Amino acid sequence: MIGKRCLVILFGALLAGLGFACGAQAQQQKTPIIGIPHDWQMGFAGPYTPVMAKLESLHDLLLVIITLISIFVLALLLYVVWRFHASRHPTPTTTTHNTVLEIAWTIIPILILVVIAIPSFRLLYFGDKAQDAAMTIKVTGHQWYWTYEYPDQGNFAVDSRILPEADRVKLKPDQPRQLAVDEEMVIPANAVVRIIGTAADSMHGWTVWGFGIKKTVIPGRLNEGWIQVPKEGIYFGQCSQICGNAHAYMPIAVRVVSKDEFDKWAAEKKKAAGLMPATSVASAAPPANR
Ligand SMILES: [Cu+2]
Repeated sequence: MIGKRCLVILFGALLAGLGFACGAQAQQQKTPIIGIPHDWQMGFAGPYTPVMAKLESLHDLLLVIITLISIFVLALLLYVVWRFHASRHPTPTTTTHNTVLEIAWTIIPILILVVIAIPSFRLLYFGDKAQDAAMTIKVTGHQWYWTYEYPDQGNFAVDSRILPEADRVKLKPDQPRQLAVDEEMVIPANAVVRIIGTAADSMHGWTVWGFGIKKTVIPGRLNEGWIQVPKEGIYFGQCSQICGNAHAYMPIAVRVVSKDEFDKWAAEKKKAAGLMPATSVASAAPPANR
């Protein structure tokens, strides 16, 4: 009887342990991935977006092409050094032209450039404009912080500043020093987000590693790009355009969350900004002058 009870208790403890382990795992899965460079990293960060995936494959193609060209040129040089050495070739040749050779060394490089240009232009146009964007975020670069406006989410804005150095002891594990900010850009996972960028003072560069986006933002102009990040997590970037003495201290942090979490966050920001929900704005609007 006692043995049976012991067995039941043991089984219960085992189940509880399993449940705890699963809970811990679920908790662990919720921990955001941090898109930051790591020690001994060899390749690019990511790819975290479709543009970056295509950018990486273009890079790989170019790496193959330039490696083959470099090996070919090196082999030619070594052959010339060996073949036309004074000991093997005492009387220099008087040849000045070779039509076949000249056509070949004009046509082949043109073909190589065309092979490079086709995927390059395709990628340029792919990353240029968002197709069927779910939302738009306007990025404004300031000396030395970023403002993110959400015009189609109630038109609220957040200012994103680096967390001060003095506070680094308080930084959480997902807040790397010199990269963590007080207000991240928050976007829903999988959504196509159109980024339009401008600057308020000098030029800045909105660049996030692994996103394949590097938008130079210029006062008086709007530059467009887009991102679509399937994986939830926090991703980091930095200003990539020298913009003054705190250029190194205006990092970029993008938090990718579920749609529900994003809606909750947007509602909070709207409330904090004193903005009414879209429906009451429409009903409360004064009649238009006719
Ligand atoms: Cu800068």
